[in-house]
This record gives sequence, C-alpha cells and structure tokens, in this order.
Amino acid sequence: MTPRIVLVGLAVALSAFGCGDEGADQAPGGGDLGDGSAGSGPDPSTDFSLGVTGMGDRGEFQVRIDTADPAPPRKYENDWVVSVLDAEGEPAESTELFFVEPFMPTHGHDGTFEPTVTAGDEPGTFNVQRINLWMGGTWEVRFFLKNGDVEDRVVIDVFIED
Ligand SMILES: [Cu+2]
Repeated sequence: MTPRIVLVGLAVALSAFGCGDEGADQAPGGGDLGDGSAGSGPDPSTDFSLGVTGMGDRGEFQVRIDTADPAPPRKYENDWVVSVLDAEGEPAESTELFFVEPFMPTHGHDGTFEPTVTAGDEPGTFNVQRINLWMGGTWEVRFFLKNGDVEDRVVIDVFIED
C-alpha cells in the first residue's frame, strides 16, 4: 500500500504547478477563445494603451501611462514612465508613487519581484522599471499613491500575449 499512496501524493503535487502550464486547455479565462483568435492583438477588455489614464479606487489620484518599453507591453520585463495626476487631471507633483505591484488575478500571483520606482525627469512623473509580466494573460498593474494622509490605488489592466 505504501508505494501507491506516495504516487497519489506526487500527482497532487504536480497538479499544483498548473499555473505555469501553457498548454492547459482548462485555464481560467479561457483557452478556447485564445486558440481561435491567435494574432488578433490585445484583448479589448483591457485598459492598456499609451496615454491611458486610470482613476484611483478612492477617486483621489490618477495615473497616466506616458511611455512603455516595449510598446505594447510584452512578456517579462517592461519599463514605463507614468504621470501622477489629481482627481481633476492636473499634475499631482507632491504625491508619491511608493509601490507598484504587477498582479495576475486569475492565478493570484505577483511578478515575483518589485519593480523599481524612481523620480522621472518632469515633476509628477515616475520611472517604473522591471515590471515583470512573466505569463501570457491579463495582468493588473497596481500603483500605490500617497500624499500626506491621503492614499489611493490605481489599477491598469494589461493583456500579455503568450
Ligand atoms: Cu499566472
């Protein structure tokens, strides 16, 4: 009996790696659609384009994507320049972008390491480097902002081709 139990345990352990199995037909969000629309470009349900502006969850701040390298975003590391704006769309020069997190909601994982955030050339802009979108599919890039006691989070959706 003992060897049989060990084998069952191994099968369960292997299935836990399904997130990285690019051949899986049962992937959440859909293998079938992806197979039928290969090469058709970004998923229209995602937000990303140069100049796109996302509003914070609390309506306090916005983030605009000014440049992206590569453009459109591709698998693995991406470098962006973003502008931080107030609720009216004016530059929010004293607002800090203190953390950026790439997150894949269908799988519940992040980009494995934090992007680097540094002040940009213009006031109110930031260089966000090494945004690691390491799987094909839809990612959220989450921007965490703070100005004194006021905090907000802006989410921009990005579709990455396999
Ligand atoms: Cu994933």
